[in-house]
Amino acid sequence: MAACSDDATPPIGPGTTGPVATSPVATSPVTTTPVTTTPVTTSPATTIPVTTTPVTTTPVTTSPLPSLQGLQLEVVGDGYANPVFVTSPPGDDRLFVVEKPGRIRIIGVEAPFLDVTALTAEDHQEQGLLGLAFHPDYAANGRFFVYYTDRGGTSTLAEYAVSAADRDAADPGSAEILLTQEQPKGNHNGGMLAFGPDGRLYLGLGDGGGANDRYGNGQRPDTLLGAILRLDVDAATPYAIPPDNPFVDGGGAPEVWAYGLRNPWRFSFDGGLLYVADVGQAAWEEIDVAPAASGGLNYGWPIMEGEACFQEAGCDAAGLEAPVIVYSHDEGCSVTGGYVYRGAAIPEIDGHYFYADWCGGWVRSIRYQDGAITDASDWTGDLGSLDQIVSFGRDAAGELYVVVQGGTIYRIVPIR
Ligand SMILES: [Ca+2]
Repeated sequence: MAACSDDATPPIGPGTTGPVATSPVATSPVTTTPVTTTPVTTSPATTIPVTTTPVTTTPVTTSPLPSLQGLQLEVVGDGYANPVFVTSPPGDDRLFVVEKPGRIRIIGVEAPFLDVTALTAEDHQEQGLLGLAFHPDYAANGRFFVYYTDRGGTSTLAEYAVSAADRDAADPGSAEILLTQEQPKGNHNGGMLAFGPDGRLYLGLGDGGGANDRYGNGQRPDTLLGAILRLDVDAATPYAIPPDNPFVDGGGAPEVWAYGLRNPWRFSFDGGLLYVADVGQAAWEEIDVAPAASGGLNYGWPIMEGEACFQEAGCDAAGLEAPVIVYSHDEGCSVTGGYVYRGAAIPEIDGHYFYADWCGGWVRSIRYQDGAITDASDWTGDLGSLDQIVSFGRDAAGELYVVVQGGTIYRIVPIR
């Protein structure tokens, strides 16, 4: 997704057909196969007979789950147009897919939840609708936030509300633009939007694009570019600056929470930690883990790329936040940050942070505890090699999803 040059060829997605709700693969012999409710546009709508497998009673054992044999991917949706994210509102069992051309779709629902294709453009493959976050109190207030590049390429953070009449549709008339930031080039737009454990809204923005941080934004906390922003969307309209943001008293833009980032395409929170996957230029990809409550951290770009001096040899790394994972472009080209697994289906991987690479095709995980990495795993043997893993997603129950830009949404499920 967050490719390194301005010349990258836009990926070709299916784009022309509507999303298809795909029946999950039954992993238990007592499960009744769910019936697809959304008609498939390319074939006659048919009713699939429900075949019920006789229930067999299994003896009660002391272990609640059979032993884990491995992980696999279960298709939960297919045929999406350049999907770049999937998420759920808190406590909600629906899955919302973000399509880069400008639509948000609920898996299993025919009509789009929101369509902002008229507001955005994809002149560059890194442009479009890139982020979505539901307010922590979405069930009560129906507020959600989107991040897109507008038709002029300008980064735009906007708020919408769900329709009063239809929970599966947004109210396009509710749109309110909270923040805009001009982008000198089409790439490095960041794109992650997420609420932290503190209830603040975080937005990642890239360094403005081009290459080599040519506009000099990485080490400038007084610009919103090359940074993660932190906003209070409850205390004021359009937003308030949290009083504990690091630059409220000067030294930087008041919205800036962290800086020194090249293109923080995806980041996530887990408990008191913030995991940031910052896309590298030509040599190194990196993942940073820092206390979520630590404001003003400098992640080093472009002084460093990963653990390597970038602008000049023998650089001074003092004061820079060092990555906890780096890998070279021998293994990939653009890191796709994911999530720490906290779901119920696979307790064996509780606490494992999953990540991938857009061209490497692999999914890996680590556990990060007390500053150390344990349990580093490569899941290619289980999950196979996938084209263009553009994002992960997490549902309200904490289960993890893999988004492939060609159009497929997968859930990570156990083999038992
Ligand atoms: Ca860095």
